[in-house]
Amino acid sequence: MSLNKNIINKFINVTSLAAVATYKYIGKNNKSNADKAAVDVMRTELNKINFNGTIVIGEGELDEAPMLHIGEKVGSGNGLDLDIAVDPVEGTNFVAKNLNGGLSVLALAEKGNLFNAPETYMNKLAGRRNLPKDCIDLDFTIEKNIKNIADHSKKKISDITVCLLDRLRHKVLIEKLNKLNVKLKLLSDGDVAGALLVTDEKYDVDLFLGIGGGPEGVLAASALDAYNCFFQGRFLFNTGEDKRRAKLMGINNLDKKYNINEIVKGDSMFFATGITNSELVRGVKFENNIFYTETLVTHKNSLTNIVKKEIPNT
Ligand code: VTB
Repeated sequence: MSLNKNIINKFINVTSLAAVATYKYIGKNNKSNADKAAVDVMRTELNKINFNGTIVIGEGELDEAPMLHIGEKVGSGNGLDLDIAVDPVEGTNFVAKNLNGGLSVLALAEKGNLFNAPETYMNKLAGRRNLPKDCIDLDFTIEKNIKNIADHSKKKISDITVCLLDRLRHKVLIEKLNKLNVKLKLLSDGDVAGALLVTDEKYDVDLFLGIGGGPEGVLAASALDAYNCFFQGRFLFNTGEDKRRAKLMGINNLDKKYNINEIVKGDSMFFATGITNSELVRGVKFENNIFYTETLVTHKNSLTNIVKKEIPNT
């Protein structure tokens, strides 16, 4: 079944207004104020929409997040049953420090169709549209993945760009990539946006990979699915507590590699409004008492689009 595209405008409002609420905290060096402003508005706006929603990815569990916690019901309670994944401020560092890359993000699918990701890391692999089967795989060596991408795209390995978070945990991986002589694009944060750079040649990223947040992996997967891009993820459970929570969430095989259609089933929608500027969308602008926003919207069954909005300051 597909989602009715008439609901798109309502959800664009949610991330746009969350981004606008965060505007006054840009560059104020306070990540939690920025996050709280976005969370409050997202929740208020979600509750204005006529649907029966459940947060499957949010700000954590009830004990650690008073609002938009996993399992929380949102919406009017009537109408479509939807699962909602949110990252009210993806890249709180970017917003607090007034750097490019801050986004307000939401994904939705029909109930049961969005993976209920635990708050743990995920090893990810994302590639361009319509890659042939077995071109890349999380279980291949990095050398094999790069060679296959180079062969497929008819490029020299030295012209292949690989994007990943700049983290100590990637030291060995980065050394291997340096040895292969690929071009790196190292992100200080923000791997939802990083993964989405494979969606269009204009971003010049051939492959996105490495370890980032699991919930962010599910959000990225919903957009990548709409573009017909490749995505695989494998959760990493480092502590006993992580493993216990995973079991509680119904994950029995802790080493399972998830393909994109096991993470996002059927139709889905994804919304990412710029808080600060980025390669994907412009950040919030405020002029003559009007907020201008840009939202990247993907709907698997209808469109991918940048939607601009003007929101008067009230
Ligand atoms: C990851 C990444 C996010 O924060 O969760 C990262 O997926 C935190 O990772 O996109 P570390 O624990 O290594 O700092 C982001 O970069 C931004 O929320």
